[in-house]
Amino acid sequence: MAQIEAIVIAESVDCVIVAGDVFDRAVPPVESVTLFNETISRLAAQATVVVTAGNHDSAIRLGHGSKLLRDGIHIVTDLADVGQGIEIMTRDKTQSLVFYPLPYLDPDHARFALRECVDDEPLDRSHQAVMAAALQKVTCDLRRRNRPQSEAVVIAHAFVTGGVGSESERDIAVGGVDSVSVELFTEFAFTALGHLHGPQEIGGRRGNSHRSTVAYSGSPLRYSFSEASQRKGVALVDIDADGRYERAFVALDQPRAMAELTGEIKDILTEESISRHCNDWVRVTVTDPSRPAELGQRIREHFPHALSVVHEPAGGSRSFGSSQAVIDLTDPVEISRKFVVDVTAAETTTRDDAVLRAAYEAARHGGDR
Ligand SMILES: [Mn+2]
Repeated sequence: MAQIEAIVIAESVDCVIVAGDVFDRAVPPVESVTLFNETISRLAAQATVVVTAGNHDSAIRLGHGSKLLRDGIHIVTDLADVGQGIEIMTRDKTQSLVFYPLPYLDPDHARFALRECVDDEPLDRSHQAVMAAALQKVTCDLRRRNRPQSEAVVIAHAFVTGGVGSESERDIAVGGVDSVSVELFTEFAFTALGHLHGPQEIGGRRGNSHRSTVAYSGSPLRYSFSEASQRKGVALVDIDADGRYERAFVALDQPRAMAELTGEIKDILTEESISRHCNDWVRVTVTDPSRPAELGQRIREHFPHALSVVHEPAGGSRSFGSSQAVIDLTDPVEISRKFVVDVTAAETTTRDDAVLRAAYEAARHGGDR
């Protein structure tokens, strides 16, 4: 957040856009809410700040207090605000653009909320239909202001066709379709998109622009191992009075590198591998035939920032397979015995069997004692 504030100051940014998601759950932890509030007020000292709710955000929680905020902070979570433009002047007061923040449009809700009249049929149950209706409201507002679409910036939270996802975005498919076509956005000066974590522009050129005017900045941090190789940063967009447009990517330093280590434990715990990755966030997959003793502890001793340690024997031939059903008649002790065989790659001894039997019976009768 401090790096972003420094960029805003260094580049004399007029407007900071956060296109959702702000939080990764409907009820975020207090630390996250505090960080968000502090960051927004620091940024607002430098620039106008426009924030929209994503599909992970609870509109009510994110919007809480937005009416009390001071000028220069716009937190848009309510479908009733769709189509209400916010005119933002440059610092030198020579130029302005009209910003249209659209919160995440859940088709099941927006198809009723965004129809023209309450008596009308609801819109089609699709992202495409509700986004088109929202942009219709944007176009009407521009007409009232007598401004062309090329002087408007749209902020949307959606999966726009052509985007590449990762493991971190929650699926938003409705009726099997999760996307909106880029053609809806191509006439605007710029469309700032949220939802996908990888920075990317989506095809679609406008007029004399040689670059697409529809783009995801991506998330400022990596949220899963599938993002390990993504660049992380912010998009710096410059639009001049003639509608000429430039976009640059400004990288943000990440707290740690990320790595995936796969192999037998002796190959993972080598001096070279440890010295190279001991400060990284790592996902470790150990492939020894049997589960090494104290696996998690041994890995974390050398890789204190390991986020995931799993045992997946190479070949996996001893796995039970998904087709072997556990039925009522299966002896629970036999299931336990097979589990021990699976993770140790050795048959159980008579003593092991006795221990399992005693443990099971103690657990079963535990309630009676
Ligand atoms: Mn999202």
